[in-house]
Amino acid sequence: MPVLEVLQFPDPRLRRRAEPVEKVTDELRQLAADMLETMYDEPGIGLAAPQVGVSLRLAVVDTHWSEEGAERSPLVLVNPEIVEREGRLVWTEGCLSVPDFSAEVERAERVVLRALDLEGRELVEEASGLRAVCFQHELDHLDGVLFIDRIGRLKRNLYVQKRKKALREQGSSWHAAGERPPALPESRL
Ligand code: K1U
Ligand code: ZN
Repeated sequence: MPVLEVLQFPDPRLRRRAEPVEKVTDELRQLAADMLETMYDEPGIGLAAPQVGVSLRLAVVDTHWSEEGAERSPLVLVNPEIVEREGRLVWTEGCLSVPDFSAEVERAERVVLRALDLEGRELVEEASGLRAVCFQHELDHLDGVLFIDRIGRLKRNLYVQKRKKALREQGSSWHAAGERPPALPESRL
């Protein structure tokens, strides 16, 4: 199973709203398997299809596998939606698409998520703490939102300048389209 390339900020493909999955096919199952392989390889605790250049509402999550003695427990989410949110918490997040940066983000403390699995069956997951944060982070990717869009403007601008400098030093180009976050829906601010 191939490990996929993870797109990095400011790639404009990270800023698109992903399309719903119409049908669970073998091709989609293969993509989910490749995304899991990529997530474990990076390593990460989640990965959304837009991060590997596929504009579909598909994400994979395994929030426990890196703990000592824990087994892999992968979860594949097709067309996930958060149907309940409760409480607030602040978590220090990182992102496989936002290199060399982490910051505190305010999120709902507990969520209920509804999605389809790879058999096309409905899945309902209740989560709190890190798992709830991870669900919210991955669903943001499906809407073209990055965690740096949810931090203070000063911190965000400092990161953008640092990233621009790093890309200049690497000889890579800067995509202005990736710098502008999409508007956050009012209920999700
Ligand atoms: O979507 C992504 O970019 C993956 C991201 C998910 C995430 C991290 C932290 C809070 C919310 C969501 C990551 O997995 S970053 C790497 C990471 O957190 C980690 C990696 C190895 C072991 C434990 C955590
Ligand atoms: Zn991310």
